[in-house]
Parts: sequence; C-alpha cells; structure tokens
Amino acid sequence: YVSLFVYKYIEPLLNNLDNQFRGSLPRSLGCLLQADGYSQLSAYERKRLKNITENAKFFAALKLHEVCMDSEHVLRISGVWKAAIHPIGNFSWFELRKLLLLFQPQVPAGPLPMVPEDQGGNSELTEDLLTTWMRISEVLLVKLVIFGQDMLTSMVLSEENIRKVVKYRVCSMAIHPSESILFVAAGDKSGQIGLWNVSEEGAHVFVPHSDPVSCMHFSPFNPAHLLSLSNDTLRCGDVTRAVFDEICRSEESLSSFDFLEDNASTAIVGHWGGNVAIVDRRTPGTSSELSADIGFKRTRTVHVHPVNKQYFMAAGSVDVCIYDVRHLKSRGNKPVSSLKGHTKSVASAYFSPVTGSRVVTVCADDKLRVYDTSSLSSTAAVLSTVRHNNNTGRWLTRFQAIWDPKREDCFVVGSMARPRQIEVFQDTGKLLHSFSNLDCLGSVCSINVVHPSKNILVGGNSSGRLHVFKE
Ligand SMILES: *[C@@H]1O[C@H](CO)[C@@H](O)[C@H](O)[C@H]1NC(C)=O
Ligand SMILES: *[C@@H]1O[C@H](CO)[C@@H](O)[C@H](O)[C@H]1NC(C)=O
Ligand SMILES: *[C@@H]1O[C@H](CO)[C@@H](O)[C@H](O)[C@H]1NC(C)=O
Ligand SMILES: *[C@@H]1O[C@H](CO)[C@@H](O)[C@H](O)[C@H]1NC(C)=O
Ligand SMILES: *[C@@H]1O[C@H](CO)[C@@H](O)[C@H](O)[C@H]1NC(C)=O
Ligand SMILES: *[C@@H]1O[C@H](CO)[C@@H](O)[C@H](O)[C@H]1NC(C)=O
Ligand SMILES: CC(=O)N[C@H]1CO[C@H](CO)[C@@H](O)[C@@H]1O
Repeated sequence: YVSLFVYKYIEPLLNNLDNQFRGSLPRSLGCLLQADGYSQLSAYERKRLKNITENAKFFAALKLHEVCMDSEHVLRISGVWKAAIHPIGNFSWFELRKLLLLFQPQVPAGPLPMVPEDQGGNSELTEDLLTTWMRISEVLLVKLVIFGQDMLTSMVLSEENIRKVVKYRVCSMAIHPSESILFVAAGDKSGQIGLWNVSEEGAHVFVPHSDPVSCMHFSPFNPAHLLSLSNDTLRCGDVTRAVFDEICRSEESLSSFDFLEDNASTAIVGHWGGNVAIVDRRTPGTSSELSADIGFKRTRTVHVHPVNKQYFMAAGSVDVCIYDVRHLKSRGNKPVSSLKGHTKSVASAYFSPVTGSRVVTVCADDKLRVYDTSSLSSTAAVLSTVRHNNNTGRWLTRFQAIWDPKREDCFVVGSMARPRQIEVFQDTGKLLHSFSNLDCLGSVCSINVVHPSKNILVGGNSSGRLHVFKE
C-alpha cells in the first residue's frame, strides 16, 4: 500500500520538483519498498519502482518533507503538494507528512562525537569555534548590570547580527555567559543544534537529536557543558571532550528540564505525559532516579526556584504548581502552592531570577499572568494580567515569557503584533519597550534569550534565523 502510494503520488510529484531537491536515496527507503502492497503491483510496476529507487529520487521526498516543516517554504511548495495529493482524495497533508517522517534517519543512542554536519569542509573553523567555547568557559566574571528603559532603547538590531543558525524552526536557545564573546546556541524542530559566534560569519551545526530540541541551557556550574533535551533524550554537549553525552533516555516523551543544584549534578525533567523525574548525572546509566506523578495531564516546563532549590514549578495543561522536591514520591504528590486561574493550556511558567518572588506564565487563553510567590502560600495571588495574543498557530513555536536574568521586575515575550516585535513588560503589566526594526525584523520571534550580564537579547524565528539586539 505504501509503495503504491509512493509510486503513484510521490514519483509524479518529484518530477515536478527543481533539481535542487534531488539527492541520493537513504537506505531505509529500500525497506519501505518491501512494505505491504508491493506484491499487488504488476511486474512492470515493480520494475518501475525499482528504477525509481535506483534513480535515488526518493530522497527528494525526504528533503521535501523537511522543507515542508519549515513555514518559510510552505507557501512556495504547497501548490506542488496539492497537485500531488489531489488524486489521492482522502490523504491528508498530515498523514502524508507522518508517512514521510518514517524515513527520517534517527540519531543513535549513547554518546555522540561532537562533529558538525557536513558544511563543505570548514571543519577547521568548527575546531576554532569549539576552542573558543572552551576558552571562554574557563573564567567567568558575572557582573549584575541593572538596566532601565534607556538601556532597552539603546539595544538595536542590525543586518550583520541576523544569521540562519539552524535549518528549521527554533524551539530553544541558550546564551553563553561569557562577556568577551557572544556565543549563542539554538535548537530546532529537527534535532539540530547550531552554535554561533556572533562576530563570525557562519554558524556550526550539530545533530545530537532526532526530535525537536525543546529545552537547552549552558550548565551554570560549567558553561563548557551545553545541556539539550528532546523527546527521547537529555544530552550534555561537553566541549572539553568534544562529545554529546547522554544523561537520560526515556520511553516517556521529555518536554523540559532544569538544574536542581548549583553544581548541576541533578536535574528535574518534565514529561509530556505529565510526570516529572529526577535525574542524577553521577549515577551510571541513563535512567532517571524517580518518576513522580504530580497529577498533571501534561508538563510543558519545569523550573527550579532560584534561591530555595528544593522548590520547583511545573506547568502544563491548565495547572501550574510548585512542589518540594524533598517530598516527591512516585504517587500522591501535593503541591506546596498552586497558581490558579488559567483556563487553557499553559506554555511556560518561570520564577523571577534573583529572589523567585514572582512567576510569569503564558497561557493559551491569551493572557500573561504575574503571580506573587514571595511567601509560597497554598494559592499564589495574581499581581497582574496582560492581554496578549498568543495565537501562534501551527507553524510557530508557542511563546514563552522569560525574565531578564539581571532583573526581578521585567520579562521578555514574543508577539504577534505588527510591525514584528519582541515585547518587554514590567511585572506590573506595563509594556516597557518593544524591540523592533522595520528593515530587519519581519517575522515573529517565538523564542528569546537574554544575556545574564550584558544588554543583549536574541530572538529566534521559525526558519532558524537568530536576531541579536545589542548596544
Ligand atoms: C528501468 O530503467 C531501464 C534503464 O534505465 C529502462 O530501460 C527501463 O525502461 C526502465 N523500466 C521502467 C519500467 O521504467
Ligand atoms: C526569519 O527571519 C529572517 C531574517 O529576519 C527572514 O528573512 C525570514 O523570512 C524569517 N522567517 C520566517 C518564517 O518568517
Ligand atoms: C481512502 O483511501 C484508501 C486508499 O485509496 C481507501 O482504501 C479508503 O477506503 C479511503 N477512505 C475513504 C474514507 O474514502
Ligand atoms: C569568535 O569571535 C571572536 C571575536 O569576538 C574572535 O576572537 C574569535 O576568533 C572568533 N572565532 C572563533 C572561531 O571562535
Ligand atoms: C515523542 O516520542 C514518542 C515516542 O517516544 C512519540 O510517540 C511522540 O509522538 C513524540 N512526540 C513528539 C512531539 O515528537
Ligand atoms: C552538588 O551539590 C549537592 C548539594 O549541594 C551536593 O550534595 C553534591 O555533592 C554536589 N556535587 C558535586 C559534584 O559537587
Ligand atoms: C483566546 C484565544 O484565542 N487563545 C488562543 C491562544 O493561542 C492558542 C494557540 O497557541 C489558540 O489555540 C488559542 O485559541
């Protein structure tokens, strides 16, 4: 059936494509041709299918599916897709995409060498970049710069500070704490991680995951370590050993993580299925220490209190609750505090960075809410509510509101408003500033990250481009 489908619909489709989409055939496709239905084909059809295989045209289908996931290209090729899907009548675009996903090569389990995606022989440059990363991770002076509105307006975006860093939609970002070199990591929908020295031309791409990289942080204890999480695995890219280690591998889909202690040896990991797990990097193996049912249908983000590290917050369907990790057990967990009022799914919930006395959440009910968590009472009070269009739709990553790590009272969030902008709010709900640039910023930046000590903001869009606003 599958092969018939491929034969009937993909092949004519491929004939419509530009040569740039044609490539060589991945081995996995050979297996596909053994699938059901092959036997129903006539000898001629079988021969023809074989020819198609040998002509290695299927790879184009693979490429095509990758391209399709990138909203930038969807309009351009959707006409071709429609033409191809039309004769099938009842095959939806999503079914087709699911089918094509079967062909995507999987990243193997276990440690992976830190070698870049083939970028046409600039591996020496990658060496240099990794050396830079190592060097800037050795000495760290973190100064707290408190900036006000003047500083915000002095941060601008210019053409040379926009770069395509990963292939597809940006799902997570991390910024190295170095003050001398601006070094940014972006994770995308396909499992790529791009590393970019902002003063340099190109980015360097690695593929340590096969699923969206939904969460990423440089270790606060040792920024030579970049931790990245996708659906099935939490990895630690250790530049000193040039390897992406595997810290945790799970059958349950992983959504997010955060470090429980300053030395980053343990982490809390959220599962799409609702549970949270404790991972200890010192214990051998890649399974978690404890998986705890916290009564959630979904856990999207987890965040550890910046001062009282025994508290962590989980946010999911409509629930946002704070728990005490010391009392976590596999079942029957009761929250220390609940942040109530959300009427739809919550995309993120984060503690304010210095004292943790505020929490900002983003909810699909089109509201940003700030809670008072200074005295962890059973129900946290809402301090302010901001109406905020969050209707990012299918092609954009959902918005997350993140605190400026240098301040207690101000957070940054992507926006659907035009002209395109990234908004900064005070905890009172007042809009402090909108980062925009009529010439250079023409797209929504769903994912943003702010430098821990400098006035630098980076926004990532849905085609893998990063935009750096700086003084
Ligand atoms: C298969 O390829 C061979 C050589 O390229 C060609 O002669 C033959 O006609 C093709 N058969 C079909 C069924 O397309
Ligand atoms: C992402 O940003 C770049 C540069 O600003 C822009 O050219 C591109 O169209 C944007 N992508 C999308 C999907 O809007
Ligand atoms: C959809 O297409 C398949 C294959 O052509 C066919 O077997 C099935 O009956 C169709 N379903 C509907 C609801 O038309
Ligand atoms: C990165 O940028 C800095 C300047 O900010 C430069 O000294 C360094 O050589 C650059 N290149 C690499 C490969 O790290
Ligand atoms: C994550 O992986 C599981 C299997 O491990 C799969 O069922 C699920 O659809 C995946 N989710 C996403 C968002 O890719
Ligand atoms: C990390 O911190 C925890 C608690 O503060 C401590 O028990 C543990 O030994 C530390 N680990 C390392 C490697 O320093
Ligand atoms: C009130 C409202 O329309 N909220 C929308 C916020 O965005 C999500 C998608 O991210 C929509 O599903 C909601 O309808």
